[in-house]
Amino acid sequence: MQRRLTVVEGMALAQDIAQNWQQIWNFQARKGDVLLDTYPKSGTTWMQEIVDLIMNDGDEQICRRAPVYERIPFIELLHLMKPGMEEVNAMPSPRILKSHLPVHLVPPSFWRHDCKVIYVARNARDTVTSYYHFDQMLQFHPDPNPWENYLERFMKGEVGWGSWYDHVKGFWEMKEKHQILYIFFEDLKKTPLQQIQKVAHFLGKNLPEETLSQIARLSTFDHMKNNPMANNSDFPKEILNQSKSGFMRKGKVGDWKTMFTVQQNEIFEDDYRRQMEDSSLTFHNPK
Ligand code: PPS
Repeated sequence: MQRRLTVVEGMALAQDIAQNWQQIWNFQARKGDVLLDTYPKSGTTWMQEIVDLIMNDGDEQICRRAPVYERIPFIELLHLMKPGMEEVNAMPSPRILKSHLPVHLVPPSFWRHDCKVIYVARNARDTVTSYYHFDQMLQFHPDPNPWENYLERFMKGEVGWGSWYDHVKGFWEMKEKHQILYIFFEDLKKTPLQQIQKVAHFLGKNLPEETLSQIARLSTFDHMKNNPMANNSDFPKEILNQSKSGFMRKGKVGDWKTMFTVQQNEIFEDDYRRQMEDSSLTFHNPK
């Protein structure tokens, strides 16, 4: 792996992913596929587990059939790991697929087939905090140290998968035109049952109250952290080096306070207002 970013269609992307860009862009979605899209570190894995549990009526054993990254493949990484393109093509419909691509770079076949999209957004400060820790482990992204430089790069969109600001705003606008369910990480934390119900409804699953509660219980941070099929602990080491810390870090709202200085927070806030002023999207930013 090369710890380098390059620019693809105006977006910063790992060199190891960018080299396969044509195959990603030409990904053939099928009618009925569901795309789970997020900016990195926004609760993707959490939603992967929830969606798989919903699709399998809350059956814990079925959802332990394989690691979460195999049950819901990541379309940008199909050339780097298993499941690869061949396995994904052989998966029965409806497939649930994961991506971090911004709305304008989602492979056109998803829109052509009017696929449902579940989008999860997390407040910017916790996202960059989580991303900083993650990029120490991710072998195809540059070393994120020092933190102050990383924070600046994040504000400029010079981290993997580009600008958080454009990403969250892009899907927010697109939901007026396509079947996109927009969920907030902070809401999932606060009212998990309600959010799980929304996702189930969006997927056309009418589940009894006790199944929804069971799904909420099976997808808590602690439960997933202790579930080897949900905690990404077996993720290929050449891509994710978890020797010093694990994928399931803290799962909290407001952890940014452990990283931002008062001055960094002020600069971030000014820049945030400027970058978000053209959108009606608001976050309940934990202060
Ligand atoms: S990735 O690599 O982009 O797919 O990462 P992603 O899954 O989007 O985000 C990882 C962060 O989500 C936290 N997480 C959870 N929080 C609460 N509850 C549950 N069940 C849960 N599962 C994952 C994970 O710990 C990462 O956040 P941080 O703040 O780093 O702990």
